[in-house]
Amino acid sequence: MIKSRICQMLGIEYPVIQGGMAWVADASLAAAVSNAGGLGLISSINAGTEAVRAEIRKCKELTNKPFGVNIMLQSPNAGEVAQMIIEEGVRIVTTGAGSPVKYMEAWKAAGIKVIPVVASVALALKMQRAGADAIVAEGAESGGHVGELHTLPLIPQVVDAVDIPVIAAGGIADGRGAAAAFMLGAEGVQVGTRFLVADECNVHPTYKERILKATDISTTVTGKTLGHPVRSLKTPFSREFAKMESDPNTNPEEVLAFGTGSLRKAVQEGDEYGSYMAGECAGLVRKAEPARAIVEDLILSAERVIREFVANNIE
Ligand code: TUI
Repeated sequence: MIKSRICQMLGIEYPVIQGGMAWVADASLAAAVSNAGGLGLISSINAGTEAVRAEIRKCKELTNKPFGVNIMLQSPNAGEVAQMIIEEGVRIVTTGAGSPVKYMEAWKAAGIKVIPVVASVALALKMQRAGADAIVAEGAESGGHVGELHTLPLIPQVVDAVDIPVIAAGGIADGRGAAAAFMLGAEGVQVGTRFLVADECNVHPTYKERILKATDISTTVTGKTLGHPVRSLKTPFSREFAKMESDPNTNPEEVLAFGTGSLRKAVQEGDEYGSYMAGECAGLVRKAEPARAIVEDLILSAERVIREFVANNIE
């Protein structure tokens, strides 16, 4: 069985962490992943701080296993959620799209394990100095807000730079990707896109269908001109967004306004003018199944491909 420092640190059976997907990662998905032996996460991006609190309370009813909360640091209520998770006794937090340094002291004092998501060596080092317990290094293959570096070169460079455990993210959807991440020195994998089609994932059926139909070339990155690059499925929305942002006659505020609310529209309404955030690995996601089957497949298949490689290819 593949084990690492991450399992011991977080009290989980398998080093599989569910992505903190905005509007998607609710109590239902988080509890299912945690009950399967991975680490489920609840997103801070929901209908406000009290809605996130309600999801945390629901998750405690659905599982007695460890779970965490992901805080999107660019959201206006990030500070509120940062305080609320202390009140609710949350034990693990991951953060995205910024630096969580200003919350670190309060979280550490509350005994919370802090796992920032980073997209560069510099930020990984800064997070280690600030007291992070582990980090997620996320390559630009991932869905949603992306950095510039890709998983294959990013992970080993971060692993070499820090002493704390590194969890790999970006492009991992099956046991082969997980095995590769472990070979790069990661001690865990964070997976988002494949969990979008989990039975316990409450996204609109259209979202699931689009993921299941995706191919290798189905995603694109928009928002670079706004300083907020986002990877999502190619749709009428993404094409129009790309056209608007490349048009010198459209001002950035208009482009921004066009994108506002688009993720929620995709997740809850299956609207074609929604933003279907997904990673490049969407083309690898072929069937809907329980979260437990996904967690177990990721680890058991990783183990199998490593064993088979050693048995068949090393003399
Ligand atoms: O956070 C993510 N991915 C996300 S957040 C999100 S929410 C959203 N986005 C757009 C529209 C509506 C909702 C969707 N996807 N991933 C973690 C991540 N963080 N990847 C890269 C980073 C990152 C980038 C820059 C972290 C820190 C950073 O700079 C830190 C600094 O120095 O301020």
